[in-house]
Amino acid sequence: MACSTPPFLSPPPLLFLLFPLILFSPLISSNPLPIALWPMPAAVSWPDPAAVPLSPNFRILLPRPHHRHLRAAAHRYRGLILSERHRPFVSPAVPLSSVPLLSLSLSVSNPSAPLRHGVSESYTLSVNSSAGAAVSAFLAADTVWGAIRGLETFSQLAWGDPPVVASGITITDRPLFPHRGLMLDTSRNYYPVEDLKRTVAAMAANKMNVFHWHITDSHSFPIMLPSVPELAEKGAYSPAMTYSPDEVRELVEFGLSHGVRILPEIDAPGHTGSWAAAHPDIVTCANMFWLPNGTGDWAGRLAAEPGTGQLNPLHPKTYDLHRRVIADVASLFPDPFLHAGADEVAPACWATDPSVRSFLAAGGTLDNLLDTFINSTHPFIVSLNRTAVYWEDVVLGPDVKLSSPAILPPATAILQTWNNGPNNTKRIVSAGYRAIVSSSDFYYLDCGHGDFVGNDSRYDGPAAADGDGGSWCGPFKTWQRIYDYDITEGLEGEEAGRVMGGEVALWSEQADREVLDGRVWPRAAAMAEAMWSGNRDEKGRRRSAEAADRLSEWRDRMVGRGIRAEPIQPLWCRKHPG
Ligand code: CP6
Repeated sequence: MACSTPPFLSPPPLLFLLFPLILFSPLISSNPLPIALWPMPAAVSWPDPAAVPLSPNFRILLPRPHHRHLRAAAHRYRGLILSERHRPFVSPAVPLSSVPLLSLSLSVSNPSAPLRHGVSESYTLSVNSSAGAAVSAFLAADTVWGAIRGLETFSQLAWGDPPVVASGITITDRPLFPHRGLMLDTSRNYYPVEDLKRTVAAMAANKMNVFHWHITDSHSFPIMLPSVPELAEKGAYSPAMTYSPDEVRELVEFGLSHGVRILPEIDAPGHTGSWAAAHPDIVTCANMFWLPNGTGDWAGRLAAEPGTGQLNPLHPKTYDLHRRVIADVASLFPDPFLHAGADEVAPACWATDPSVRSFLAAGGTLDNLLDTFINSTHPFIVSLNRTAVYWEDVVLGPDVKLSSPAILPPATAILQTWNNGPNNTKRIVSAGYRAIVSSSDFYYLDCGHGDFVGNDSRYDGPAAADGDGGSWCGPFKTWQRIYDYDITEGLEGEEAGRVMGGEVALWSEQADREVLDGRVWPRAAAMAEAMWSGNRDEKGRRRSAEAADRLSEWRDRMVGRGIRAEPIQPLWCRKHPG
């Protein structure tokens, strides 16, 4: 195994004759910058790399009037930069001047722009060279959110003990994709808010901007909603394993000061087994491990659960309850997007219900049942000024799907793809929908941990014969696989323009706070760079070889900031690059 160098770069013996040529060939170009930035900005100009000491009195000068979230971010970054002790593995060989950097001046041209999908995140950052008597740094952005991205980049220009800062450098930067997310499932296993915050902070460090919070599922209902407290009271794992409204507001505020939107998901009508603890009358197949319809189908087949549970679209109480849930969620989460789930509606689960069976006997279809559910719930979500995000299944199947996509207008619905990446992305955008890509073949961080059912005798039935115990999605997704995935592959023009971006996802059947950091980082950082500035160099060549050592360096910096990210290679590789 040749470190992180892809096989085509490891020279076959004959090529050793050409060694001097290869050495100077741009193909083996190592990091063009003496310091590691992550994600790599869109454009860096650093003609004469140099550094200046950071003054112990270093200040960040904010534009007036002060903006609450920018002020919080500036305060945080000042502390981070002044306490910076990151020692790069390969010490940057740049001349150090004695003139210290005293301040970073911020300017924001449109400070009232709210944090929303598509808001400008561009910025220009410069640290002048120390030719004169003083060194100053400037950060100009359209919005507060762009300024927060620029502060992060500035923090990455600092290293050493005592800290020094890169000088004579100008960076002009903006994201390639507006949606750069991480999905975390807090239903299968619970995560304390502290861990969610650490994750959001790590996302901001990677210039990611959407924390997609898959709050509820069949296993537990961990959010305390004021109008429907019984759902968490009965459906959470324990009273301690819940998120209070105050904790939610705290996380939303924390997200804002990091430029990260918190996008809540309440999954329905499938994946609602946990709702049955309080409302058994409206949930079909809850607590039915095996479905009694002779199909051999397993209610718990989706994710080792006591019965996946699906809201009964024929029961009027379903809508009363769902509305109260959605209204509470909309009042707790200000983001204009709300994720409404609608993945993996299992035909056999609905078919266990007598009212559903009569509906089917009278000529209705399971697709019609989904029509009924979405026809009632989608307009309500829209009435709360929300754009709804759904998993692709609602339109594409493969199981229960809308009988006509016209029920979900592309103006108010976004589809998140997770099966069969390139193909399904194409199907979504060619139907006029905007797409968020989280293909399980590339972006599922939980994959590769095997079959979590094991030898549990409760699962000892026909569906267990294939050893499929749930979220088995093939091998572990390496950072290179994530990095190299082109989410707009095969798309052009308008269709490519409907791809909003990507989300890596951590389903939590086999994850909790103890393993969170290592399972997410630095692989999520690989997607973050691909979404921010792409996975290719200026000449259009894949840059994962160059990225390897830079990502290792970035991983070390994240560890220094309290994120327990995994190493991606042995130190030996970094000592013997190429
Ligand atoms: N839970 C929910 C899951 C999954 C999905 N939705 C899932 C399915 C297949 C794999 C991994 C996760 N566990 N609610 C699919 C969107 Cl391989």
